[in-house]
Amino acid sequence: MLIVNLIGLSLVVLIIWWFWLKKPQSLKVSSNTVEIIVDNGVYSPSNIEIKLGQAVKLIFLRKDPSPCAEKVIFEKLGLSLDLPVNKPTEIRVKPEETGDYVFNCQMKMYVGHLKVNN
Ligand SMILES: [Cu+2]
Repeated sequence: MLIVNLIGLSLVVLIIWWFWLKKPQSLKVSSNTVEIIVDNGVYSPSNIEIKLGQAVKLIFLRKDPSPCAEKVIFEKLGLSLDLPVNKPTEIRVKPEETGDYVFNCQMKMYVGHLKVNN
C-alpha cells in the first residue's frame, strides 16, 4: 500500500514539474531573426513575442534526429516546414492579425507559440 502511494506521489510530483515548473523560455523579439533549437522535446525558445506588422525570420535548427521533430507546422498560417537534422532551415512569417500562433510537430509533442501583440 505504501509503495503504491509512493508511486502515486512521485507521479503527481512529476506532473507538477512538467506542467508548472518547467518554465517556457519566452523571448520578446525586436530583431527580425530568431534561431530556434529543436531538441529534447522542446523548441528553444518556445515562446516568441513579436509586434503586429513585424516580419520575422525563424531559423529552426533541428538537433533531435527522431522523426517526431522532422516537421514544424504553423496551422493558423497554413505553413509546414521540413527540418533536416543539423541544417538550419528558415521561414519568414508576418502574421496579419494579433493572437497566438501555435507551431508544433506532427504529433504535437513539440509545441511553440508565436505571440503577435499590438
Ligand atoms: Cu513530434
